[in-house]
Amino acid sequence: MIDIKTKILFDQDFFEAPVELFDFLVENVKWDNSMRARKTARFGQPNIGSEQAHLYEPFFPVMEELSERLVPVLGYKSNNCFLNYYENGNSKMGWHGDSTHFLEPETGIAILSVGDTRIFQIRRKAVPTESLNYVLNPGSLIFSPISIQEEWQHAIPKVVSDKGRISLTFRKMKTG
Ligand SMILES: O=C(O)CCC(=O)C(=O)O
Repeated sequence: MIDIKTKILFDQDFFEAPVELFDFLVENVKWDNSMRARKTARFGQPNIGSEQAHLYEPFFPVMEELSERLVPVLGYKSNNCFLNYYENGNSKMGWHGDSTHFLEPETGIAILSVGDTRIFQIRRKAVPTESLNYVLNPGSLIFSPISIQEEWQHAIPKVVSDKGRISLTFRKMKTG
Protein backbone atom coordinates (compact mmCIF):
# COMPACT_ATOMS: atom_id res chain seq x y z
CA MET A 1 0.00 0.00 0.00
CA ILE A 2 1.36 3.42 -0.97
CA ASP A 3 1.34 6.33 1.47
CA ILE A 4 0.25 8.94 -1.04
CA LYS A 5 1.07 11.91 1.20
CA THR A 6 4.71 10.96 1.35
CA LYS A 7 4.88 10.22 -2.37
CA ILE A 8 3.36 13.49 -3.60
CA LEU A 9 5.47 16.61 -3.25
CA PHE A 10 3.41 19.74 -2.71
CA ASP A 11 4.72 23.30 -2.28
CA GLN A 12 2.11 26.04 -2.26
CA ASP A 13 4.68 28.79 -2.76
CA PHE A 14 7.23 27.34 -5.11
CA PHE A 15 7.62 30.32 -7.44
CA GLU A 16 6.46 33.88 -8.13
CA ALA A 17 3.52 33.58 -10.49
CA PRO A 18 2.66 37.15 -11.45
CA VAL A 19 -0.49 37.89 -13.41
CA GLU A 20 1.82 39.07 -16.20
CA LEU A 21 3.07 35.50 -16.72
CA PHE A 22 -0.47 34.17 -17.03
CA ASP A 23 -1.35 37.00 -19.46
CA PHE A 24 1.86 36.42 -21.42
CA LEU A 25 1.07 32.72 -21.90
CA VAL A 26 -2.56 33.40 -22.83
CA GLU A 27 -1.40 35.86 -25.48
CA ASN A 28 1.72 34.20 -26.84
CA VAL A 29 1.09 30.45 -26.85
CA LYS A 30 -0.43 28.98 -30.01
CA TRP A 31 -3.23 27.17 -28.21
CA ASP A 32 -4.65 23.94 -29.56
CA ASN A 33 -8.42 24.33 -29.38
CA SER A 34 -9.31 20.81 -30.44
CA MET A 35 -10.56 19.81 -26.97
CA ARG A 36 -13.79 21.17 -25.59
CA ALA A 37 -12.89 21.16 -21.90
CA ARG A 38 -9.56 23.05 -22.09
CA LYS A 39 -6.89 24.40 -24.42
CA THR A 40 -3.48 22.76 -24.66
CA ALA A 41 0.01 23.34 -26.03
CA ARG A 42 3.14 21.17 -26.28
CA PHE A 43 6.76 22.16 -25.87
CA GLY A 44 10.12 20.45 -25.88
CA GLN A 45 10.81 16.76 -26.43
CA PRO A 46 7.89 14.77 -27.94
CA ASN A 47 7.10 11.15 -26.99
CA ILE A 48 9.28 8.74 -28.90
CA GLY A 49 7.50 7.89 -32.16
CA SER A 50 4.82 10.56 -31.66
CA GLU A 51 2.80 11.34 -34.75
CA GLN A 52 2.26 14.78 -33.28
CA ALA A 53 5.93 15.64 -32.97
CA HIS A 54 5.42 18.53 -35.40
CA LEU A 55 3.17 20.24 -32.85
CA TYR A 56 5.97 20.59 -30.28
CA GLU A 57 7.61 24.01 -30.04
CA PRO A 58 10.91 24.86 -28.34
CA PHE A 59 10.64 25.90 -24.66
CA PHE A 60 9.91 29.60 -24.11
CA PRO A 61 12.66 31.20 -21.95
CA VAL A 62 10.30 31.16 -18.95
CA MET A 63 9.85 27.38 -19.32
CA GLU A 64 13.62 26.97 -19.47
CA GLU A 65 13.92 29.07 -16.31
CA LEU A 66 11.24 27.12 -14.45
CA SER A 67 12.60 23.74 -15.50
CA GLU A 68 16.02 24.84 -14.15
CA ARG A 69 14.40 25.89 -10.86
CA LEU A 70 12.88 22.44 -10.56
CA VAL A 71 16.24 20.66 -10.84
CA PRO A 72 17.25 20.90 -7.16
CA VAL A 73 13.79 19.69 -6.11
CA LEU A 74 13.33 16.87 -8.61
CA GLY A 75 16.96 15.86 -9.13
CA TYR A 76 16.65 15.92 -12.92
CA LYS A 77 16.00 18.41 -15.72
CA SER A 78 12.67 18.18 -17.53
CA ASN A 79 12.77 18.31 -21.32
CA ASN A 80 9.03 18.49 -22.03
CA CYS A 81 6.32 20.93 -21.00
CA PHE A 82 2.63 20.38 -21.69
CA LEU A 83 0.35 23.36 -21.02
CA ASN A 84 -3.31 23.21 -20.05
CA TYR A 85 -5.36 26.39 -20.21
CA TYR A 86 -8.62 26.36 -18.24
CA GLU A 87 -10.33 29.53 -19.48
CA ASN A 88 -12.87 29.68 -16.67
CA GLY A 89 -14.43 27.50 -13.98
CA ASN A 90 -16.27 25.37 -16.52
CA SER A 91 -13.03 24.16 -17.98
CA LYS A 92 -11.82 20.93 -16.36
CA MET A 93 -9.86 17.71 -16.57
CA GLY A 94 -11.65 14.45 -15.79
CA TRP A 95 -10.33 11.54 -13.72
CA HIS A 96 -7.31 9.92 -15.35
CA GLY A 97 -3.88 8.45 -14.71
CA ASP A 98 -0.95 9.78 -16.71
CA SER A 99 0.75 7.49 -19.16
CA THR A 100 4.30 7.03 -18.01
CA HIS A 101 5.98 4.65 -20.46
CA PHE A 102 7.52 7.57 -22.38
CA LEU A 103 9.03 9.02 -19.20
CA GLU A 104 12.56 8.45 -17.96
CA PRO A 105 12.49 5.98 -15.07
CA GLU A 106 12.52 7.42 -11.52
CA THR A 107 10.92 10.69 -12.67
CA GLY A 108 7.33 11.94 -12.65
CA ILE A 109 5.06 14.86 -13.51
CA ALA A 110 5.68 18.29 -11.98
CA ILE A 111 2.79 20.75 -12.27
CA LEU A 112 3.23 24.51 -11.84
CA SER A 113 0.17 26.77 -11.70
CA VAL A 114 -0.47 30.34 -12.83
CA GLY A 115 -3.72 32.31 -12.84
CA ASP A 116 -6.76 31.40 -10.79
CA THR A 117 -6.79 28.78 -8.01
CA ARG A 118 -8.04 25.27 -8.78
CA ILE A 119 -8.32 21.99 -6.87
CA PHE A 120 -6.21 18.94 -7.71
CA GLN A 121 -8.15 15.86 -6.66
CA ILE A 122 -6.55 12.48 -6.27
CA ARG A 123 -8.28 9.16 -5.61
CA ARG A 124 -7.32 5.52 -5.32
CA LYS A 125 -8.59 3.55 -8.33
CA ALA A 126 -9.52 0.52 -6.27
CA VAL A 127 -11.24 2.59 -3.53
CA PRO A 128 -12.47 5.83 -5.13
CA THR A 129 -13.79 7.15 -1.81
CA GLU A 130 -10.18 7.30 -0.65
CA SER A 131 -9.36 10.75 -1.98
CA LEU A 132 -7.43 13.92 -1.23
CA ASN A 133 -7.68 17.52 -2.42
CA TYR A 134 -4.75 19.87 -2.98
CA VAL A 135 -5.41 23.60 -3.45
CA LEU A 136 -3.35 24.78 -6.41
CA ASN A 137 -2.71 28.47 -5.91
CA PRO A 138 -0.74 30.43 -8.49
CA GLY A 139 2.93 29.70 -7.79
CA SER A 140 2.30 26.20 -6.43
CA LEU A 141 4.12 23.01 -7.36
CA ILE A 142 2.66 19.53 -7.17
CA PHE A 143 4.79 16.56 -8.18
CA SER A 144 3.52 13.00 -8.66
CA PRO A 145 6.12 10.27 -9.17
CA ILE A 146 5.65 7.57 -11.80
CA SER A 147 5.20 5.01 -9.02
CA ILE A 148 1.74 6.27 -8.02
CA GLN A 149 0.15 6.45 -11.46
CA GLU A 150 -1.01 2.85 -11.64
CA GLU A 151 -2.95 2.95 -8.39
CA TRP A 152 -4.12 6.56 -8.28
CA GLN A 153 -6.05 8.88 -10.57
CA HIS A 154 -6.30 12.65 -10.53
CA ALA A 155 -8.64 15.35 -11.83
CA ILE A 156 -9.17 19.11 -11.99
CA PRO A 157 -12.91 19.61 -11.38
CA LYS A 158 -15.11 22.48 -12.49
CA VAL A 159 -15.38 25.43 -10.08
CA VAL A 160 -17.47 28.57 -9.95
CA SER A 161 -15.15 31.18 -11.46
CA ASP A 162 -14.91 33.39 -14.50
CA LYS A 163 -11.12 33.49 -14.20
CA GLY A 164 -8.63 31.24 -15.96
CA ARG A 165 -5.75 29.03 -14.88
CA ILE A 166 -2.79 27.59 -16.80
CA SER A 167 -0.85 24.54 -15.67
CA LEU A 168 2.69 23.99 -16.89
CA THR A 169 3.29 20.26 -16.60
CA PHE A 170 6.94 19.27 -16.81
CA ARG A 171 8.21 15.81 -17.74
CA LYS A 172 11.47 14.17 -18.67
CA MET A 173 10.80 12.17 -21.81
CA LYS A 174 12.98 9.31 -22.93
CA THR A 175 15.02 10.33 -25.95
CA GLY A 176 16.01 6.93 -27.27
O1 LIG B 1 -3.85 21.13 -14.90
C1 LIG B 1 -3.44 20.38 -14.04
O2 LIG B 1 -2.94 20.78 -13.01
C2 LIG B 1 -3.59 18.89 -14.21
C3 LIG B 1 -2.74 18.38 -15.30
C4 LIG B 1 -2.86 16.90 -15.42
O3 LIG B 1 -3.61 16.25 -14.75
C5 LIG B 1 -2.06 16.20 -16.38
O4 LIG B 1 -1.28 16.83 -17.11
O5 LIG B 1 -2.19 14.96 -16.46
